[in-house]
Amino acid sequence: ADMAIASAETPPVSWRPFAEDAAGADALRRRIMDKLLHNVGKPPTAASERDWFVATALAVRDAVVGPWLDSTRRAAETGAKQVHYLSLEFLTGRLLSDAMGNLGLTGAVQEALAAVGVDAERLQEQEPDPALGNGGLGRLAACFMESMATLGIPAVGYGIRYEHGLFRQAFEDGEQIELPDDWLALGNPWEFARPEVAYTVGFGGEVRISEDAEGRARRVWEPAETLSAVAYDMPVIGGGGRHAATLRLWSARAGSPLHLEEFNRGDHVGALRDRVRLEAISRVLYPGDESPEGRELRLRQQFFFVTASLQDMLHRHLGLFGDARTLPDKAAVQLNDTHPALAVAELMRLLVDVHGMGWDEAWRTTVATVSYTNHTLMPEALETWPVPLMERLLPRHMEIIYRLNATHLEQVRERGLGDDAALAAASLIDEGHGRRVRMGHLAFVGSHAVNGVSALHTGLLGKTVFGDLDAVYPGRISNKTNGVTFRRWLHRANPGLTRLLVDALGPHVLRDGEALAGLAKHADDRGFQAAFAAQRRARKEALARFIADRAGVAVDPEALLDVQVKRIHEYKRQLLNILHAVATWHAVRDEPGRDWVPRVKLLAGKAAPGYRMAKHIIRLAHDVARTVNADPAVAGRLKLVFPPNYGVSLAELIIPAADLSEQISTAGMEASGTGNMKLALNGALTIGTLDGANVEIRQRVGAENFFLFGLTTEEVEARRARGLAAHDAVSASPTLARVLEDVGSGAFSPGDPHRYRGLVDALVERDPFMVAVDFDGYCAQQEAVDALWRDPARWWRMAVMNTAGVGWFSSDRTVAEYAAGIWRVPAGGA
Ligand code: B1H
Repeated sequence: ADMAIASAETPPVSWRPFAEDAAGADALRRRIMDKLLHNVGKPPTAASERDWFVATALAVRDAVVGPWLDSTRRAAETGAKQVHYLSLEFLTGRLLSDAMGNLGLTGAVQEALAAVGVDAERLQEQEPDPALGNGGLGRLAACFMESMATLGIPAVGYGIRYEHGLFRQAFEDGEQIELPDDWLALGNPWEFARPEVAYTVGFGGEVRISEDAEGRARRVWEPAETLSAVAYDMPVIGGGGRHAATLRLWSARAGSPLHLEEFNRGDHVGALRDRVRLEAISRVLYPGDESPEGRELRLRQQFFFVTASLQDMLHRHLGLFGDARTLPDKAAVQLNDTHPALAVAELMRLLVDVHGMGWDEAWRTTVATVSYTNHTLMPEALETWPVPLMERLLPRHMEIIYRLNATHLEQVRERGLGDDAALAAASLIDEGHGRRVRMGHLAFVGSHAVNGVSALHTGLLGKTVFGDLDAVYPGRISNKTNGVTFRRWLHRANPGLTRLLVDALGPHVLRDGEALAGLAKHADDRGFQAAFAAQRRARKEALARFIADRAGVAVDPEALLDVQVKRIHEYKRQLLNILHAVATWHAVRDEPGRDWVPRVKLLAGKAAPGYRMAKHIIRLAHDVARTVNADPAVAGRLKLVFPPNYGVSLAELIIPAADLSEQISTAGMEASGTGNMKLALNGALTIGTLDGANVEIRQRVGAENFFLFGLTTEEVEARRARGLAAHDAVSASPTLARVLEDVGSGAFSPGDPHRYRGLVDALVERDPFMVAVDFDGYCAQQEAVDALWRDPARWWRMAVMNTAGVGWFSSDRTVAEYAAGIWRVPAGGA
């Protein structure tokens, strides 16, 4: 009853309320007016820009509802298999332009708003950017939802409706400060509250043994406390507007709103205490990105959204098909990293304890339903939970995990891998660090398919973290190289370039990313190059206006725009980029008369609040920027800018403007990267290492169109084995030695000369990310970049070849691979 499963009497929903013509625009105008009056409750004379935004979003939403209800109904009627994508993060970005674009209504909305004197571009700025994710992992989930909708794959994305998404970043004297994000403060026009769709979530308590009707012993979890997970739905409309998927986000609601007795006694705060504590579960997004914080609230969040999602899935399944045993034929559960790995134990509990299925059959059902994507090999990011915490919060799940582990370890022995070391390595419990549950192992053992997110990453997965499990369960691991939705990251973010591509290749390039390959034949055409360059120039001018406004720095749109945008992390090596800025500064000061290629280095990204080194690197970037940007000897030929609060919306502004894409992580550490794909798609050239998806990007755009440097994964491994001190690399590079001397002695922090002493010492004594070793190779490639910039015909040829080469990195392709190889669902498109 909860899923809008329509009966035969459901009235037909008007599919396309607004045509893509003048009549459509007029109908839209009237609908927007109606929403303004009757939903926002204001006349046009009193309406703010925000009011117009809400009215417009509601009007456009009306056009989403038809395909959405239709998709939902069709899936139920045909009994199609549905994908359940479990993710603690969905970094959707703003949704209005997405909906307009996918429905083909962008022009009609512009026209409708123009008729009432409202500028559609400015209005879109009113939409808060939902920051319900940290970075690439959350954005990938959003791209996948949109691609599943486009391909007509019945899909629900399950997550948490965080009241506060990732913090808003500001800088004070060059230091990051974190401000709360309040994206819901003014309401969310896209969501449909479903207060009637609620499931009970328990914590703590104990496991009792009782008898069922036939006198069999059954284990029953009796939680000490319970709360409800309440659904909020957002439709995700696919490209072409024919299908829509559902994003179902759970919000925590305490059973009783307040203790009335306490309240009446005058203890107004105490009366609310339990409620505040329980409802904290959906209050804030965990801001750690790959940092090791084991917090009880985080575990509560994980179980909260896992149990609600699985209960919801089983409720729908049993309502439609009546038999839990057919679950794997009708439902796929995809775990986005280990954050939802409790699903393995929870699905077992629901099937065995609640639905009375036998243990072995429940296990076959679980494994056949569940699959798992790994996104990182970083040891500190491999999630584990202390056994005592699990026993206290989720006692029944801990029992289930023990029993699964016993069977699992038997299999390990059967495979002849029974020595103590092999058993310890394969166990679901890590006994070495005070007994912890290994969530990656749990997800692996409970899944029929496990995938990495780039070819390199998947290869390493099978050799490192899951080497032992791969031997026990051969064939489970496969690669699914990430992709991005071209509709957001090219068509919407870069409409000028998109028009050019359509002119050159025809409109089918909007539907088929691989058709971009046809651009190769235009790569040497000077006229085409000029048109390509003109689009870049326009985006750079727009970005320059933004930077002047937000960061107070004037940047020249004529200059080479060198971009590194991503979370701040040591392995991503923003430090290498900053040290190159210092080296360039030295070079320019040494020879101010040379015709240096003017370059703007743009860095953007957030550091996890507790990650001290990452914050220190942000501060160094600001200190260097202050010095370099103000140096009259440099005369504007090198600028460093760090606009605050990087997120999806800022990415949409920066990526189309970028000339150079920095993908410079230590080889073996970046699982894939997706910004690398977005930048190359928009024609930026990559300077990068053989890491993550860079490897495949380089293969596809051609090695001659990619600036490669740095140690390989094997070389990193070999060097690590020899020790981490970087004295050799520093003494071999006078350039680096001089850079480190300046940074370490306070040249960029004269008021606090020791500020970066520790950072420099660490880099020389212990350089785990190989910044020093890769420095000279990086600088050499940067010089090659400058040389190429002086030769526009070659530069733009390479830029065009990049756009031409990356059509394969569409999330439509990635999702189709999951559909065929893991979920076994048809992906037609239609
Ligand atoms: C990625 C994370 C991640 N990998 C823990 N792992 C988090 C881990 O809040 N946490 O605890 C949050 C995020 N994120 C990224 O996933 C990889 O680093 C990228 O290389 C990859 O492109 C992306 C999508 O696969």
